[in-house]
Amino acid sequence: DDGYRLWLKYDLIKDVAKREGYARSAQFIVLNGTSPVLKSAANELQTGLQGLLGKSVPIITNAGNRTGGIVLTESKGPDADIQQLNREGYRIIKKQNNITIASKSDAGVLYGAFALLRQIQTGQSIDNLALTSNPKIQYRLLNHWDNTNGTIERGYAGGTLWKWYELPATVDPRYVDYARANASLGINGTVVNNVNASARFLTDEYIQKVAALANVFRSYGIRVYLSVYFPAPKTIGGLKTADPLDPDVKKWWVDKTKEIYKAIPDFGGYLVKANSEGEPGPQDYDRTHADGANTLAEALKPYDGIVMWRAFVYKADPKADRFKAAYEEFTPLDGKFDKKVIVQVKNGPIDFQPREPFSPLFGAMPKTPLSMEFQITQEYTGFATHWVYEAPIFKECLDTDTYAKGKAGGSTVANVIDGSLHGYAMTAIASVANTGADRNWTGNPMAQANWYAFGRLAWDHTLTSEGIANEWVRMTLTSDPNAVKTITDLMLKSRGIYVDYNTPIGLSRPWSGIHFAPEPWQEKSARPDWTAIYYHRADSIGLGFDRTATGSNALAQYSPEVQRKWNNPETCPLPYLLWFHHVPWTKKLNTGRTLWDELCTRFYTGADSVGWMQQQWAQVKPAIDPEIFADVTGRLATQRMEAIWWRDSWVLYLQTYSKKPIPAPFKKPERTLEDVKRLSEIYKLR
Ligand code: BDP
Repeated sequence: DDGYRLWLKYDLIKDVAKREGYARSAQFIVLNGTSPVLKSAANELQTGLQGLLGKSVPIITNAGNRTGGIVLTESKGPDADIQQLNREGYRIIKKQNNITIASKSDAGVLYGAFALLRQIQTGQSIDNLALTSNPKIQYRLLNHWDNTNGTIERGYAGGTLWKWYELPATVDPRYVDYARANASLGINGTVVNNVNASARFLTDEYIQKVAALANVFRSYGIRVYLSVYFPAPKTIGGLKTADPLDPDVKKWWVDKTKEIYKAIPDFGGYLVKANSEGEPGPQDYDRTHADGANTLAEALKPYDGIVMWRAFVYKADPKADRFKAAYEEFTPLDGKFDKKVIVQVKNGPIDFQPREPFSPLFGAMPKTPLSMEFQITQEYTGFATHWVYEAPIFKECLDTDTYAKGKAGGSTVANVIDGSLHGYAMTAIASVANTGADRNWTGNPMAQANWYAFGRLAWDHTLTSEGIANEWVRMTLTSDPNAVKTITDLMLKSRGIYVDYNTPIGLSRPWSGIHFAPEPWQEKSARPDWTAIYYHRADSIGLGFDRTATGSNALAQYSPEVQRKWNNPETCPLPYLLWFHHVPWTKKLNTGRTLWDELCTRFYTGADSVGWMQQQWAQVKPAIDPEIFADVTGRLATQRMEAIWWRDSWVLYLQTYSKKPIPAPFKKPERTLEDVKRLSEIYKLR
């Protein structure tokens, strides 16, 4: 198994009785209607059933008196089943000996078809089906950080999937499989290019290429979006300015947008990174983010398109706390954005760390729809070698209570972004993709689960990390119950293990450059907040970033209830301790250990736990395809080596401040600080 099929395996069900049971309910597929999306639904069912049941199931337009089939129905109909659905929701129900998949939209029927296949693929009964599902969030997108030259920013699974040089004339059949995989999860949009955008994507040449992709994705309910380079009116439009309030600039965007919609009638809209990490933006002209976003929104007015304006901003101010930047820049603009604008916020205030508190913007912008930006690609979680199941990262954020409306429970981050808390008119969730041209799409076969988990949670954030892991394993790897249990358990523990050897107790960003080789000692960079020492603040007294009132006071950006949870170092939960407090090395923590001993314990047990992961994985060998088994075995061996390297780097470096021995039973690293520093330097060589 080369992993290409992802979770859409459709392997023959081995249990004959079970197979025949399913086959009795799936003797034909009734397709009424000509929409390409409905056709995709019927075709997918046919392909899936062929594989699972080993039978070809005909697609017909009228069943007459026959029963025992699957009926696809797109209907606005009066019946109660349909009434309870939102536009993309679906209802699967066994009625009069047929299985009906109904939705108000063709896309909903497609999602229902995938849900039925999932039901069969995971061995569940379809005899008394009565299943209703509505997406909780309207726009569910992947963000691809792909460039015109074929590379992917922070991509670890080969080059881009989009063959720009061949497009639009040659259309790789793989685009269909990409669309199928996304549609199977309910993802309905894709931003095809890097947020550090090239203006070329707005040229006719690239619009035609992107239109060719849109032509494929459309049949799977997926719309394309573009990241835009804010000064494009200057660079490719020949104007003297890109000032968003300049009439010529406004007109340029209007004309450009018109041109795009001519080529892509269902174009989704724009994603913008502006005045962030050197990318130009409206502030270059003394305008605000709202001014910039609203000019684009105006251009989109005649169309069903939106602007996703990113809140990932921070200035190169040596005295500032980067943590506070987005909140400071965006909360004054609450209510000032056009209704077609949604502000896209990263889950945490810094940058996709393995563990981060939620961004204080969530809950703080009641009059501006906020959307979530997660990162699937493992920029900060060990690239494609380290096995980190990310659903717990996503869930932890979604389930956190912002207390935006006071009393406990009702103001979770999920309730902010699904619109229920503030009554947002528009809701969205996005994640930076981990796909690339590697045959198995994600490099590490286990990283497919992260794409899967994001998609499932984008549809329904109430699903659990465990439920999703269990489902993914059964869809993708094996149905052997013991192996399913072992792998699910491994997945659920993988993130905690990674955090322990990488950034325990609230440490963050110990890397420079490519965000891989540990460099907690790194103290020089183009800007202070691109050094490691800026984040951990180790000194002879202790470790951690004081963000209370005695420090940067970033905590004040949260509601009083959240402040109370995190403000006191005695009661602050350990995962967030060093995010908010500078803690003495000798301080006794609630684990009974001092900070120094606790840190060492985490680094050592974290690295040792990768050994445990290797043992667990070895046990499932008989239940796993040999190619995938060998691939993951190899990656785990590398992970083990690197986990020890990361552990050694941290403890040897921090020891120069703590001046304490490595506590028993752990043995001091065999190498010196100079050794690990040299290793990290080698990582920087080209
Ligand atoms: C950082 C990445 C950088 C991205 C940036 C962003 O290192 O490559 O351009 O995020 O999200 O994490 O804009």
